[in-house]
Amino acid sequence: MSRLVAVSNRVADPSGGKSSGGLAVGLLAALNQKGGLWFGWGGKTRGGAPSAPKIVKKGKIEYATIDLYESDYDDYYNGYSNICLWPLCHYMLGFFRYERRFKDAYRRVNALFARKLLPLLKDDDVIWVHDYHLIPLAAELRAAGVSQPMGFFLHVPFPNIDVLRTLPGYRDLLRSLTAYDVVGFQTPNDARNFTEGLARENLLQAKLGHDRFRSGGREIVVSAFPIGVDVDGICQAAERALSSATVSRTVKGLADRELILGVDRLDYSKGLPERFRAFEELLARYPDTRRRLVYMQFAPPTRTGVRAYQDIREELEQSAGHINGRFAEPDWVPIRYLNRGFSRNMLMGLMRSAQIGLVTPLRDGMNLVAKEYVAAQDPKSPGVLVLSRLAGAAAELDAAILVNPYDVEGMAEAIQQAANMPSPERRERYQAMIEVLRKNDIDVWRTRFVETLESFQ
Ligand code: ADQ
Repeated sequence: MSRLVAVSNRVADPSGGKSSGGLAVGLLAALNQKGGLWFGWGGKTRGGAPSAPKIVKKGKIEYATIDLYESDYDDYYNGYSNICLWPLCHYMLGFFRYERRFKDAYRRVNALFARKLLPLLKDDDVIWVHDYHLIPLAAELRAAGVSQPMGFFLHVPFPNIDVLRTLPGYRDLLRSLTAYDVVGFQTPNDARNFTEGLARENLLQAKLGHDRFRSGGREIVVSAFPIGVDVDGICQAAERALSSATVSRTVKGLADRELILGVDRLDYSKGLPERFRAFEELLARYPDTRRRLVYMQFAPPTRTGVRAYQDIREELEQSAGHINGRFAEPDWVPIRYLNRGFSRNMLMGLMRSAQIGLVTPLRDGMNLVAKEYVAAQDPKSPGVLVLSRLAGAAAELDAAILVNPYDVEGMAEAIQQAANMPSPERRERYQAMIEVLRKNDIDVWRTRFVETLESFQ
């Protein structure tokens, strides 16, 4: 049996600390099942040359982490990854900024990853690289003679070629993806954007089958592998968490008011200012919702080294203060805004307690919170998911109330509809969604990807 080697910018904390990133949550669940090596940056930088990887084994997973050069970190991580690629992939060009030194650092870090990973590889490994930080890694490893199967999975959307062309050097980036044997995306739409991009740049020689192509003289698979969640694990954790002290105190504190829940990393792509405005619009337009609903939003800060993330934090604090100032009563505060990470179990318990799950990103590769919210529900009395059409999850969860996250009034109407939905309709929508989640859970995601990769062995 082959060994799975997963590579990502960061690895999850082996000591089991809180993790509020979708990649870490998904990959940890996948590796917990199959086991393997997880290689990535350990979160430390140093002035001098980075040393050999630090290896820690926990359960079935071996974690190998490296340090980065202090001088590269900012340009590679904050710069190229989060000021160039992130906004580009999310079609949010207002946040895009390019500098040549960003690209140089990105290349250097990818070369360093390849150099440090190389001595750890075995002949029967299959290598699964994750996300936009590491696109050129396969090309670096191939140049060093690695012939093992290599796959790439993009957790974020893949933009249309006309948007990708905004990035200087986009063609090299596109071509470097063809050094992988398997290139996986969240949705068929992303996969199509990629193959159309290759075709329009004359980088596609032939279509060999429905997801097989010839590019760069090699045969590659390009397909959608929508990431899923551990449905039963979440449902059980959510039910258990209801009796925990924090969740039961929180529910009691609601005093029979209905809970609307939002759980997101603090990121401008998640549509939080628009969501806050929609809630304000709801309270203004439908006075009967006042006192009846409480909106709780979790948003732990991320990427605090990037200016746009500092700005959005300030904007949300002001907005929450403004809405509470406008509508609060001595015994009712409409928005509870919490700016830090919490344990997954507690979040799952709150998801189960929430009558409405509000997931309205302006653009999202998938969005695991939407899937977690559905998985956490009580089948007898499930809550309602209000979901952005621009999240990858909407391709599967079309039984949610789908909204355009830029349409603040439309979102207010959707929340009103959710708050008044009769229970047979809630159950019907839940049934349709939970079936999709079960059919394509986290195990299916990992198995399908790894088996496709193993077919190249
Ligand atoms: P993210 O952009 O991080 O992921 P998402 O898919 O929603 O977005 O995952 C966030 C994860 O962090 C969820 O599991 C959530 O429960 C957890 N989380 C959020 N806030 C938290 C908090 N306050 N405390 C603790 N945990 C918290 C990227 C892509 C997504 C894609 C995933 C997986 O941007 O589109 O779905 O990868 O592929």
